[in-house]
Amino acid sequence: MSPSTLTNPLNERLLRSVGVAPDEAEPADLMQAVAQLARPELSERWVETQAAERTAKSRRIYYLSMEFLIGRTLGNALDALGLRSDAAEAVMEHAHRLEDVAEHEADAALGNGGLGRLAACFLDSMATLGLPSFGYGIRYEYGMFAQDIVQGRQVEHPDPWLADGSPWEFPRVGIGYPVRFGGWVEQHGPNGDEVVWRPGGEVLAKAYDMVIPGHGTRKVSTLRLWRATAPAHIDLHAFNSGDYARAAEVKNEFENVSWVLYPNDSTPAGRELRLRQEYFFVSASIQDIVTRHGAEHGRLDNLADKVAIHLNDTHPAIAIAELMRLLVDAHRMPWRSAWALCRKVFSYTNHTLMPEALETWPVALMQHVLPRHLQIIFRINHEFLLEAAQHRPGDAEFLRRLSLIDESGERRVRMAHLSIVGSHKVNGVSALHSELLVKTIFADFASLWPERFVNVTNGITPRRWLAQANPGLATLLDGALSGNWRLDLDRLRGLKAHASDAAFREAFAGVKRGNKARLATHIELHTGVRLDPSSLFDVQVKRIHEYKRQLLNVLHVVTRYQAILADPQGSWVPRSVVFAGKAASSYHMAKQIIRLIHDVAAVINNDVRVGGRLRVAFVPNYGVSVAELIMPGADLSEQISTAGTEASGTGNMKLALNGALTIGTDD
Ligand code: 26W
Repeated sequence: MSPSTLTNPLNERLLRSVGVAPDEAEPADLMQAVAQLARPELSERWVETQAAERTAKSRRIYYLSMEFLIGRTLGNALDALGLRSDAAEAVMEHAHRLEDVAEHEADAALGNGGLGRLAACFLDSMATLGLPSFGYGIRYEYGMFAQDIVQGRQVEHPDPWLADGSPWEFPRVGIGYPVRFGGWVEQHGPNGDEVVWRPGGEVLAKAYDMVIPGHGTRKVSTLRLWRATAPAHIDLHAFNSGDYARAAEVKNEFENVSWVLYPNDSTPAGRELRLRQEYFFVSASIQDIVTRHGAEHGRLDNLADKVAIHLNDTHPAIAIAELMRLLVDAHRMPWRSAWALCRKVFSYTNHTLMPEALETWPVALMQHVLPRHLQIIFRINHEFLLEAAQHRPGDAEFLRRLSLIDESGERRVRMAHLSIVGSHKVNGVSALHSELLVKTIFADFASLWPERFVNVTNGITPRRWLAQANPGLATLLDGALSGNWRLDLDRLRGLKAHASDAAFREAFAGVKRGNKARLATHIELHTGVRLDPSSLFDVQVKRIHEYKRQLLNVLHVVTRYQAILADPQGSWVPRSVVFAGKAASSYHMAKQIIRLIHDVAAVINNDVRVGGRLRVAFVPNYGVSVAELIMPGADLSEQISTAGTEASGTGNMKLALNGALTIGTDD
């Protein structure tokens, strides 16, 4: 076999970057070396893209999210660079398969579930479309916890994804911003309207960029993640006086802001650290955006023409107050001008109707952590309520419901209200969800500003979720379709012409069978449960929530089990029921449901009377990479959430795209 074009470059990377002799390279070394082949290419494209956008003074979209579920980058980077097959050949010369080598990359799991993965899919899409775009988030030292199952119960472990460094991040040593907290606010000047914030503490936000390759283009986007570091003046006095604990305590106090992703994905924690995390990355991002704009334009009054900032849920909503603070306090812009700009700059996606997931913060806590921002929020609210009062004179209830401050009981700041008032566009994530938004929780706002509420149905990237996850099907589609479905998914319509083609169907079934065998191997390796690839793979994979109704599914499994025992000779289609998903660490009922699934599986899988008619498996540690393995191997996609509760779902799209049939509720 002729050596691959990458044979020598790979060996050179092993020798000169990874530091191992080529003929002693282990899979982990090969992963690093292949990454070091892709990185320079991406870096060059990144520099090219940024230079072109700077020269063009492009309008940019900034996507602010507390969560980015990126997963692994190696396969995506190779695909974008068109290097996959050459890399596979070069790795094969070391007697390893590229997909095995790729498994040595830790998932970048900086998110809980759908909201975080959607952010990653959007970045892929914006890069591929060539939209000048930045993602802004937090470089959590520890991402989504790793799930272990011990005696049928979830056990959480920290996720040390950075332990061996990431080959995909570019530290931006020159880019850092002070982020201040606490303290108090002073009124100065003749009529006391010159405001000075006296902060009580400060951390330094340092930028680390992850490259987001575009597909079918040389464009590369940026995911800029912020890391909290202690300002230079760490408490050396304590250290020098031998009080190392105190010195370490000071350092930890500053740096724990970017340590751990918040594990709950259903209700805001309401804890101070979460608020500090939100403000930390928002302040660094807004400062970065305003600095970039100033450098390119030398003025701020055209900010809205060149900057669009999107809020992924309300977690970054404090950005509205932070932009106002920067414009009014730091750049001395008149309030009205700043507010006019602000509204044009921001847009906001709502991801859930559930009241308990709508973020609110105690006024007292906001006063303690962000006194100046609270003042700004009060002023925004005052002016907003004056405007709203014109709309329905005398209707005090209307104003009470609209207010940014919930006055009932403990006073709390309603972050969704701040997001709506501070944005020019608010979207839901499916037609049904967007309709329910304006009919229920945002009805009052929709009566004020009907044109502000729109729908933008969620999407997924076919690059990761089909081309990379399901190479067999990708090849089949390449042969059957004209055009490039990777960049224009509507090309899938061309499959209609093959629907009655026996050969095509046989090929399709063959790909599915291969994917199921691959999945069954993974399941047996990780759970000991052996599934028959020719049985029907009935799959429900998603975070464990009562509204997603894994409980209903497992009770249905029990029903089927009993029916089989009652009629063993019946014409049963052998079925393997596959579950996967993490429970939020504090969500007791979700953890009980995981335990019940394992108990039901133990009974059924060990009951000889069932024969091969029914099996149950729970795949541990569901995340992006495990999902890439499950989606292609599914026959049936269970989407049975209580109607009106699943805002959109995106796993449903990944399963359908890989040829699974969907069974589900009106959601
Ligand atoms: C801890 C604070 C918090 C609160 C809510 C974190 C995350 C959330 C999100 C609402 C959880 C989430 O991921 N929602 C899912 O978002 C997906 C992308 O829009 C939708 O497809 C899912 O239907 C929605 O449940």
